[in-house]
Amino acid sequence: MDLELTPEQRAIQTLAREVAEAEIAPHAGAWDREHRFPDELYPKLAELGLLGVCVPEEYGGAGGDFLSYVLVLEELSRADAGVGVTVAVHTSAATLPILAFGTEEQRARFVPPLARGEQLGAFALTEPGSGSDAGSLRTSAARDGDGWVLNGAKQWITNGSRAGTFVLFARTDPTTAGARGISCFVLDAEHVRITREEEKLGLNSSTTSDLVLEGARVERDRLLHEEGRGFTVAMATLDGGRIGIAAQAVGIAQAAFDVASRYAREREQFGRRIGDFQAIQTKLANMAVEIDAARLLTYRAAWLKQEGRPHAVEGAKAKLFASEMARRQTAEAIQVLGGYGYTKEFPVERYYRDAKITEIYEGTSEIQRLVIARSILGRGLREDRVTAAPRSS
Ligand code: COS
Repeated sequence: MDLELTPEQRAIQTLAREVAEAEIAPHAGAWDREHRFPDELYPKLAELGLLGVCVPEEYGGAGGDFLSYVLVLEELSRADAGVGVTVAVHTSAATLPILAFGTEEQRARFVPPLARGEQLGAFALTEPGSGSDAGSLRTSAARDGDGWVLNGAKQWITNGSRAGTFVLFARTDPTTAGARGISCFVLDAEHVRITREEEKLGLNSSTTSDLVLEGARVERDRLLHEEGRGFTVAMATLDGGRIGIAAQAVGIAQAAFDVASRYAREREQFGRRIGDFQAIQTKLANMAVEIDAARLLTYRAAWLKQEGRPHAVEGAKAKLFASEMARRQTAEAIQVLGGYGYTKEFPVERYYRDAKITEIYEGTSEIQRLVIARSILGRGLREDRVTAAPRSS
C-alpha cells in the first residue's frame, strides 16, 4: 500500500491548484452573483490539458491516470464548484464513455475534440419523469432505415447550452419497459434544441439546460455500444462519475475549512481569538477528520477504477460520505464565522449552497445507499422492489 502521490500526480495537482488560484478563485464570487458561465476560462484550461487529463495522448488528452483527474477536480472545485462540475461532466460523463464503449472509428472521431477542449461534452440521461429511476426514460429512437429518428425531452443537462457533443440515452425498443430497451447515442449540438436554462440554488457558474429532440435523424455510426445496451453505458459511466462528484465535494469542504480555520485564528471575542475556545476547536477538528476520511474514500475509489478493478460500490461510498460531509461541514464553517458566514462578504455561504447538489446529482444519497445495500444483500433486494412497485409500461 502506498499513499504517496506519484511525481506526475503531484505535478498535475500543483498545476490545477495554481490555475485555480490565479484564474478561478478571484472571480468565483462574481460569477456566482452574476450567474455567469465563464466562457473565457475553458480555452485556458484546455491549453493546460485540463479538459482531457485522463484521456490517452493518442486521443488528444494529457495521458494522466484517473486519480490525477480526480485531483484536478478537487482543486478546481475548491476554487469554484461550478467549474468543477463543468469539467467533471465534460470528462467523465461525456468523453470517457466514448473512449470506453466506442468503436475505434468513434473514438478517433469524437474524443480528440473533447479531450483538447475544442468543444465541451454533456450527458443526457435525466428526463422530466425519469430521475432516480433512470430505466424509465421515454425519449424514443425509432428505426428509420439504417438509422434512427429521436424524439423527446431531457432535463437538467449540465453543459447543455455549451456542449458540442452529447452522450444521450433513448429507448430503441418501445415494447420493452425498463433498462433493457435503452440505447446510447453520440449526438452533436445540431441534433438538440435547448429550451430553457435552469435557475439553481448554487453552481451558478455552470449551465443546466432543458432540451428537446424533434425528429433528429442519426445514422448507425452514432450508436454507442450495442443496441439495447445503453443502460449499461449509463450505469458504468455514473460509477466513474460519482468518484468525480466525491472529489468535488471534498474540494468544496476543503475551501470551507480553509476559510473557517483562518477566521478562527483572526477573529477575537471575549478578548481572545475564537480558535482558543474549545467549541471552535472541536468544529475544526471534526472538519479536518471528515475531510480526510472523504478524501481517502475518494482516492481509493479512483485508484480502483484506474486499476481496472470493480469500483461501483466504493465510488458510491465515496460519493455518499463526501457529499453528506460537505453539506454538514460547509454549514459548520458558516457557524464558525457566525453572522459574517451568512453574508456574501465571505464565500462560505456559496460553498454551503454549492455543496448541497453533491447529495443529489449523479445519483442521490438514497440511490448510493441502494447501490451499497445491493452489494450487501444481493439481487433479492431488486426483486423485492420490483414486486412491491411494478413499473408501468
Ligand atoms: N454497471 C454496469 N451495468 C449495470 C450497473 C453498473 N454499475 N448497474 C446495473 N447495470 C445493468 C444490470 O446488470 C442490468 O443489466 P441486465 O438486465 O442485462 O442484467 C441493467 O443494468 C439494469 O440494472 P438494474 O435492474 O439494477 O436497474 P434498476 O432499474 O433497478 O436501476 C439504479 C438501478 C437505481 C441503481 C439506477 O437506475 C441508478 O443508478 N439510478 C440513478 C440514476 C442517476 O444517477 N441519475 C443521475 C443522472 S446524471 S445527473
